[in-house]
Amino acid sequence: MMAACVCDDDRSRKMARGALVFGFVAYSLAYAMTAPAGAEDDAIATAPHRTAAIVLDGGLDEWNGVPAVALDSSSYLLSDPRHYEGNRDLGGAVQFVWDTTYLYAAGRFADDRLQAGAAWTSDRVNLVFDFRNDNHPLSYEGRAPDASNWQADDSWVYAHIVGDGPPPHPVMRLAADYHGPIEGAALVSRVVQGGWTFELRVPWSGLPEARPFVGAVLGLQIFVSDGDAEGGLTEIMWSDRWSWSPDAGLAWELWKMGKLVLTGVPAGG
Ligand SMILES: [Ca+2]
Ligand SMILES: [Ca+2]
Ligand SMILES: [Ca+2]
Repeated sequence: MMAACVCDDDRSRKMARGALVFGFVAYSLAYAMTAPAGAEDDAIATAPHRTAAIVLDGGLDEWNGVPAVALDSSSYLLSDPRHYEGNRDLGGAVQFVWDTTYLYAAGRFADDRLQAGAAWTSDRVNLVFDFRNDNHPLSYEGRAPDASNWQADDSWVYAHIVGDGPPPHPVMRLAADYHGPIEGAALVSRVVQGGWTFELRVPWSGLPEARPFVGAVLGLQIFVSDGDAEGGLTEIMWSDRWSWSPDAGLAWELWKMGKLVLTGVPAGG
């Protein structure tokens, strides 16, 4: 009996040691997977939960205290840097909140020349989503897949700051099987001293495979296009560095994204 008891104790100690080792390995792996390997891996934006209404008017009072993602002269200049003259040319920040019906975004940017209209050379905000957060280079045949080869959960959502016609302006979505306005989505902007603001909302129902819940992690890339009527478009990109060349334009490297985390933290009531 004694021997059996010693055996049991040994087995217990071994199991305890095994659990400790397993715990340490699991912790190490988890840390290795989440530890920053470089600034580009740190691109995580948060969207607090909002219960009070957002008034879509370009006024940003509701956005006080909401975390902001900076896009300015310290960010990656996606396109021809010869046309960029620093933060007064284009520099600012974008914020996000969400509720069960809408994803909202807002921004305030310095911009020395507002280029209105819905042309590709007009001022524009761009949000590229990987809603399942599952993109990987192996998912695609080409290095930069054209939209027809995108996954069903990948969407480019964009809107011109001052589009054609009166506000609210449409918010567009380009995906593998769709390019057009998002029903129920809208952007309203304001021209302010030295720049502009915008607020936009997009109903989750207009975003295929998007699932809003506390803790959801979406792949997200942000870039802002600055039309200045100076012969070129300057674009500032948030996370990672998608290739760009004057001839080929933008390479849609959809696996190089930051993350947008939907949190349960209340934002402004
Ligand atoms: Ca507002
Ligand atoms: Ca501009
Ligand atoms: Ca995807």
